Amino acid sequence: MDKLKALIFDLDGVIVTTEHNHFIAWKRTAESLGIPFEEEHNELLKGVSRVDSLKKILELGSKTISTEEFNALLISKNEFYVDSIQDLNQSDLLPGVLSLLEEARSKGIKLGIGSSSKNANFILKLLKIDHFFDVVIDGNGVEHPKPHPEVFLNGAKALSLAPAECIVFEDAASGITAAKAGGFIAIAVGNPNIAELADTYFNDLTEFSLEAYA
Ligand code: B16
Ligand code: MG
Repeated sequence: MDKLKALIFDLDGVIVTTEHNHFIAWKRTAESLGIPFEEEHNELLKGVSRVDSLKKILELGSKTISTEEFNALLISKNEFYVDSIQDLNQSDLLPGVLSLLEEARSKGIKLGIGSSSKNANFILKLLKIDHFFDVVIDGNGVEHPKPHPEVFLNGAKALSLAPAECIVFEDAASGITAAKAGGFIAIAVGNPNIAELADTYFNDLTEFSLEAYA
């Protein structure tokens, strides 16, 4: 790769684990439609935007609903989800996150978030790590959700960097696919099922060393 200038992090599953909260909220939504929804179904939704997640749930149950009902379900799912993460705090950061942010900052490496979540800024504030990031691209700032590379390309552009100067950390197949399609170095974290899609795999961020990319 070119000289490393930035680290771009996915949020859910890399910085913090809120996937269980998404699961509980989607399970409630799916079951209100009579669609059974278990953890294995939730795997299909990791890194997937809110709208596309509900579409996938409807496909799962071979159901069609009106636009009004669709939009109402998006709102109620999000209200339930946001309510369930109110107590999130810095102790919920995944292993190695805080020390990597601090080390990268001290070395002048730029930091970014590339998340499908429209709640990304809210979550970063709850975790009290929002001040670390030079750029936050989230589900509000993209036209094409992951696996399209737009979220990461917008991040690199905002940092005035080329993709080859940035590492992307991801826990979802859609995110690794997006990063590779954009020309980034893609590191998979915490999800061995996607290791082969990525350039490198780590169980968590304590295994990543900035020195190796200096
Ligand atoms: P929201 P990431 C993704 O975040 C989650 O992995 C996915 O489960 C969720 O549906 C999506 O954000 C949208 O989230 O409903 O909060 O806008 O992994 O891309 O940071
Ligand atoms: Mg994720």
